[in-house]
Parts: sequence; structure tokens; C-alpha cells
Amino acid sequence: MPAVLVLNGPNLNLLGTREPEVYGSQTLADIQARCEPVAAALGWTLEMRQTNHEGVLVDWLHEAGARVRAGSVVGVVLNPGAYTHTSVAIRDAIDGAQVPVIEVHLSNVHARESFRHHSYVSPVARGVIVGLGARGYELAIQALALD
Ligand code: CA2
Repeated sequence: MPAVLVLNGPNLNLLGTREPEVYGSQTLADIQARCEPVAAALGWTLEMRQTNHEGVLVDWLHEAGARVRAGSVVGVVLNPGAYTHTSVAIRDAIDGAQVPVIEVHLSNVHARESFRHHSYVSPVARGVIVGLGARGYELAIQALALD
């Protein structure tokens, strides 16, 4: 059964511990539990990962690209965290690996500080979902099934 990779960047391991008014009260484990049946309904397994390190995200995107070409991964749901707004390396990894990516943000980044309004990732993402909380991850998985 092919997998969908759900990759999370820096500080998202803190979800559910602080700032619930911005990011909700669910932990990443809670989000994973919500997403697994959504992936299963599409015939996919789900691999949820989190890292605080930019290069690890780059490595995982390269891995995802190779696995997409091998047919064992359908695509990536990516919340790059603050690297969204800073990382040319992550942008280039998505472009170079030619991996389908749905970019997700729990919060509505456009309603927040101006430095969160620009994303290096969005131009190379297949789609972008912002501001819908944990539900955005579920919608992003379903988006990978669209033609
Ligand atoms: O809204 C999102 O999903 C973000 O990607 C979250 C990032 C932020 O830098 C982006 O601008 C938008 C930050 C994640 C930090 O998560 C925390 C969770 C609980 C407590 C502290 C941080």
C-alpha cells in the first residue's frame, strides 16, 4: 500500500503544550490519529514525522521524491513551520525532487505578522491550505488524491 508522508518542521513538536489560541490544542500525535483514517480511506498508509532541522527536511523531501518515482509514496503534506518564510533550501528540494507537496499551516499566516506572509514553498507546492487548524492536514491528504 503506498504511503503519504506528513512532514513537520521546527517547533511543531510543541503543539498542544502552548499557544492553543494560535495553533489549537491538539498534539501532533492527535493530528496523526485524525489523519490515519483519512489516508486509509484512500488506500494509503500514513508516515508522520517532525524535525527541528532544516537539512533533515531536505533529506526527507529527497527520499519522498525517490519513493514517488518507485511508486511507494503518493506525495507529501508539508508544514515547514518557520522555514516556510526563510528556506530556499526547502524550496529547491521540492523543486529538485519533483515531489507533489501540499503546504499546510495550522494558523492563517496572512492574518499574522507580515514576515509570515511570504512563503518560499508556495510557488513549488501543488496547493496550499492555511488557517483551518488540524482539519487542514486532513484536507491536504485528500488533495493529494485529486488529479
Ligand atoms: O501555522 C502554522 O502551521 C505555522 O507553520 C507554524 C509555525 C510558524 O512559524 C509559521 O509561521 C506558521 C510555528 C510552529 C510553532 O508551533 C508551536 C506550537 C506550540 C507552541 C509554540 C510553538
